[in-house]
Amino acid sequence: MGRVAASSLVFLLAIIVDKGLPSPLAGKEAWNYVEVRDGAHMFWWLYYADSQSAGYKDLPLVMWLQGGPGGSGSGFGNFDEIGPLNKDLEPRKTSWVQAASVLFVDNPVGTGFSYTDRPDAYATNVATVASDMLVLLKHFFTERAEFQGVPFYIFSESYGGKMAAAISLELTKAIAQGTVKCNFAGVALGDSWISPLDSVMTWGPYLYTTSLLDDYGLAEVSSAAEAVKKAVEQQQFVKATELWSVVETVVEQNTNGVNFYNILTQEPDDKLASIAGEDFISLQTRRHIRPLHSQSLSELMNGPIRKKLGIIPQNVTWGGQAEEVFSNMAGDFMRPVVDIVDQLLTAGVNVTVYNGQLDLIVDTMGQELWVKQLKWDGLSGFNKLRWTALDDPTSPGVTGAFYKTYKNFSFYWILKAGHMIPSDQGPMALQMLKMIIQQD
Ligand SMILES: *[C@@H]1O[C@H](CO)[C@@H](O)[C@H](O)[C@H]1NC(C)=O
Ligand SMILES: *[C@@H]1O[C@H](CO)[C@@H](O)[C@H](O)[C@H]1NC(C)=O
Ligand SMILES: CC(=O)N[C@H]1CO[C@H](CO)[C@@H](O)[C@@H]1O
Repeated sequence: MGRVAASSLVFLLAIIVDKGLPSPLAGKEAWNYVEVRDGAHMFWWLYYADSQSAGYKDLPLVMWLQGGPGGSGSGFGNFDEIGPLNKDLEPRKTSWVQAASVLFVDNPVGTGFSYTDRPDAYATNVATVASDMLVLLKHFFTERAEFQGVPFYIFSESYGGKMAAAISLELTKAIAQGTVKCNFAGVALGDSWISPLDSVMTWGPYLYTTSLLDDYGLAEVSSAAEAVKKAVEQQQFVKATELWSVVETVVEQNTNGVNFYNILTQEPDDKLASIAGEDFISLQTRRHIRPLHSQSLSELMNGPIRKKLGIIPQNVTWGGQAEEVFSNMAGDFMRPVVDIVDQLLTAGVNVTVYNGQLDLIVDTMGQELWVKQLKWDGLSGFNKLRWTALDDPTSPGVTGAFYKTYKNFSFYWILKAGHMIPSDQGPMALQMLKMIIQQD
């Protein structure tokens, strides 16, 4: 075969191979694994910023961390929330890639396309989660030195916020010691599990004021929550996680199955149905990991996406180790990290908290409570300020959010959004992103 014919064959093949996945194109994204500990392989996926007004080196880099623990940023965050394509592989109008390069990392190890070779290689606490991520970030910024000077932000959702806080503190130390070279500019904690007890203790009052509990229900939810409080006070954290699961059952029974991620919706019946003999770990992964692993997303990730990526080991399934990730972290789940947020503020890190009005699992009332516990010396100044209303970018004149900034701390109250803010209020979330990373 002549040269010309061969190259046009290659061209033709490229078109055929590309057909299922129209974009993104080569040079606009990258991905790889880093072995962060022996037998612990962490997957990352980077999309370079795609803006008409600036090159990617002139725009910030945002790392996105999903919750669970066990939920996948490369899957859920990417295709359901902020990535360039949605689950139907159509362009997303509110993609964060138009304002920043976006780095999805499947963590803790075992999440998404990340995997462990051995059952003892899972993380069991946020300290390990943070040290694993530091190995990954060190690799990333060494291999891709062009990002060392680019402002780097960590954004997160749910349990991802707890991890983000711990990672931010370790990263700050590593930068000071010169072991990681990057321009860390701030952390944003979205609907984050910073103070689990404050969340659980406010479920009753929040549901009561939104007509989702009657007096009997309020009493039952409050009494179940008190049991969690007792376990946390006695530092019995596995027991606290177990009792947290009980409160959720009491909430479900009294609310006719309110959706923990958005109180204006209901859980599907099949999700509520209890399975005889089911232990609390499998119940909780069913409640909190499965929503991040819908059938359509699993089919996409384990089908065309794994084929496109080309580096996923044959025996690794996207989401295949999610339950183990969660169960290994069960002793950590109910531990608060409010003190870590304090340390970040003391270290001069910019911290943003943002929360969806309709989120139950991490309701805004609970966030307000732990913020008021901060020892940060700016707190009284923050408390004295009034909030500012922000228009919904798609409906001028209609309020989409409120926010307040004082020194290194900001709080965004996002209206008409539940736990997954970018899914519920994409344009508002994008505007908030731009304000936080100063690309407005
Ligand atoms: C995949 O197979 C390799 C080689 O047999 C094994 O060492 C590893 O534990 C397996 N990994 C997973 C996630 O099953
Ligand atoms: C924190 O945010 C302020 C603006 O609110 C900015 O001037 C400052 O540079 C940021 N700090 C860091 C470390 O990026
Ligand atoms: C903008 C601002 O107030 N930044 C502050 C962040 O925190 C450090 C450490 O407390 C202060 O020195 C900065 O002035």
